[in-house]
Amino acid sequence: MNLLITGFAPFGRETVNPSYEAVKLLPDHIGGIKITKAEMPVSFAASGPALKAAMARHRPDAVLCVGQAGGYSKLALERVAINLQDASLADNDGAQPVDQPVVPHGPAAYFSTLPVKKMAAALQEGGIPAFLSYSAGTYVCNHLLYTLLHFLHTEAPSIQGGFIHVPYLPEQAAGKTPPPPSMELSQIVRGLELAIQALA
Ligand code: PCA
Repeated sequence: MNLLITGFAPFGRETVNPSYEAVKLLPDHIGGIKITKAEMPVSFAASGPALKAAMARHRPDAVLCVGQAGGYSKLALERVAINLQDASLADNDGAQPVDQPVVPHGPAAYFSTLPVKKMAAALQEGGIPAFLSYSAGTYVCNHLLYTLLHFLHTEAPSIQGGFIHVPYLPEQAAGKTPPPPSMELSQIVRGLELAIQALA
């Protein structure tokens, strides 16, 4: 099995994004799964094309996108993407869509096609705090998950796709008052490894 795993670039006031920091530290193989990694831009316009280009290059059997969810204390296994872009912050290209669909006339939502319950159970058994999430928000992460699931549904139904949100790193939380929850990078990496093992 070939897995494409992506993380995002830093955005907002942050200088790191724990998602790509963790993705970078993953090994190239986990069990029988070959891992390829790519960094996605925090851009409504550019993230979908970047993901499709990485998929065309690496021809994965499954795609797992990872993003930062500031304020979360656990890894969030996203179950749903909704057809809505409603940004409270401009993206890294300065775009801030409000009340716009991801895909005009597309379905209201898509479900992740990864085995999210099995993945959540694997994380909990491995001692990494995780939960099933029913909203990936309305910013670039939800946009990318919706774009991925729409593409898989319409053009590549044999490929599985999904998304995990991860907390801030302790160094990100330390600069904020009061400090929000955070998770050590090594724990985030371990959580991703356990989630990937559950795919095999
Ligand atoms: N988190 C943002 C976009 C990029 C990222 O890492 C989000 O949750 O939409």
